[in-house]
Amino acid sequence: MKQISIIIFFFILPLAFADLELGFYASSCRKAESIVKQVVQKRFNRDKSITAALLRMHFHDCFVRGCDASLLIDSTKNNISEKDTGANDSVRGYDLIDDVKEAIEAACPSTVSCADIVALATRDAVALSGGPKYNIPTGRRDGLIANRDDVDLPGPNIPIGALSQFFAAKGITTEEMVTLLGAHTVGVAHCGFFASRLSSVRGKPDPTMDPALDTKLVKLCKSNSDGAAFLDQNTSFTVDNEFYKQILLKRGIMQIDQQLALDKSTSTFVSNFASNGDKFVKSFATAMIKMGKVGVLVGNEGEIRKNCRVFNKRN
Ligand code: HEM
Ligand SMILES: *[C@@H]1O[C@H](CO)[C@@H](O)[C@H](O)[C@H]1NC(C)=O
Ligand SMILES: *[C@@H]1O[C@H](CO)[C@@H](O)[C@H](O)[C@H]1NC(C)=O
Ligand SMILES: CC(=O)N[C@H]1CO[C@H](CO)[C@@H](O)[C@@H]1O
Repeated sequence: MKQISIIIFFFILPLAFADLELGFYASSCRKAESIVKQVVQKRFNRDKSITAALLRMHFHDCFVRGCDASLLIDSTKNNISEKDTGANDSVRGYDLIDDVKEAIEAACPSTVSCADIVALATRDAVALSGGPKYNIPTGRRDGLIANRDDVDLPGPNIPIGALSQFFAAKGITTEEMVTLLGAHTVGVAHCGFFASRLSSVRGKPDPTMDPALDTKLVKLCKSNSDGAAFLDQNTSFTVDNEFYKQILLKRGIMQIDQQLALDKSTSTFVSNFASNGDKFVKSFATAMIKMGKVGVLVGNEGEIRKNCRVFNKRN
């Protein structure tokens, strides 16, 4: 009897409740996490913007079908995939994921999922950019579907109430949403995503934007309509709480960012993070871990892709 319960506890339960776990590859691919870290470090040394690229990639992957690397699949003759759809068009960094996957396949073939590589690479890049260092559970599997019809990410002019609903549908609270939007402490937005806020387009100044910033952005977008502005105008490559300080100064670039500081349901969280950098950094790690669990495939679901851009061949 005792033996049976041991079997149930140690063998059957873990399969029935397969879940992500810390160090999932500790025995199957001992070097997995260090390989990811090395490749990310190497890229970061020559391109600090890789952190922004990965954060956005991880978000877009997790919020369409769950963190299953469906975003990485290339379109084919017959299927236009997620990455070639509207909102996803400007996600970048796929080549870095290819580099990591190649190095990992050489060490441990068909063992480490592309979905875990995206999550781990993002985690490492955040730490390199001055953000928190944190452990993330692994064991994600790669999805078997990548369909542009699944993409329904909101645009940057969505009202905060609707934004909260969008996150709530994934089990993420309004406070966690404000924390995750703190990822806009790095990276850029192209003029098309904030042009409607500029005095040159509206014909009058936007009272929620610092006039000096308006002048600067009008100039930028006039000279190059495909231009891009740093989302955090002060510490543009550092994962810190400066984003919240900037939006309190009306220096948010996109409407969604600026509204976080103004909407009653989010402004208190913004002030708290602006005045407490440690609180932000800790909350950011926790919120990223939670985002990385949205809709994951585990156990025998999905597959371990050999090439992150294509599904494995079936026969
Ligand atoms: C639904 C809420 C969100 C909206 C509407 C939104 C919208 C956008 C838009 C329009 C851009 C500019 C893209 C470009 O011009 O290339 C952008 C950039 C970015 N977003 Fe978000 N975002 C959201 C949430 C998030 C979350 C949750 C994260 C990460 C946790 C994130 C991370 C980033 C980063 C890092 C960039 C800069 C990308 C780069 O420099 O290549 N965003 N976002
Ligand atoms: C290809 O697209 C069709 C129609 O949009 C969809 O039903 C199918 O699941 C897609 N195939 C894959 C492998 O994602
Ligand atoms: C930029 O950030 C630094 C600290 O990171 C701060 O001391 C400074 O006041 C900020 N400058 C502006 C213009 O916001
Ligand atoms: C390059 C680019 O930004 N393309 C598209 C991104 O998504 C929005 C809306 O989803 C489109 O309007 C852009 O053209």
